[in-house]
Amino acid sequence: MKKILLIAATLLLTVAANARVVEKTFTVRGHCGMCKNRIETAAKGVEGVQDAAYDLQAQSLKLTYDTKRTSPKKVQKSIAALGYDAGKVKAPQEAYDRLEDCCKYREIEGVNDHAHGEGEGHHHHAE
Ligand SMILES: [Cu+2]
Repeated sequence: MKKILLIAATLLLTVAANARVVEKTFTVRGHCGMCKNRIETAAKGVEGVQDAAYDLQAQSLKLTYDTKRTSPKKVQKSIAALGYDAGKVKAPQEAYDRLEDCCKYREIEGVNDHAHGEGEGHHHHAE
């Protein structure tokens, strides 16, 4: 019994000693306030992340996380799953396609290729 307690105590101490909270900033391609919210929420939803602050102008996310519990790569993956390129992780096309129109950062040049014929007032009639 004593031995078990000792082992348990040692484990706890080891965990505490190894917990390391650091900051890391990486690029995330967001577009508006809604993007900022979604990016921060996704980052904070990852276990081990203590804080996430997105700077829209700088296109960068400052992450505060526990190095023992998560990694920037993991966080980047969960942000990319929403459709936003994060760090070196590219968002999958289908996730990107689900973004609101105002959030689409990839189609700055030549958007009008897909003719969906929906006509929701996006047409530019040159007069
Ligand atoms: Cu947006």
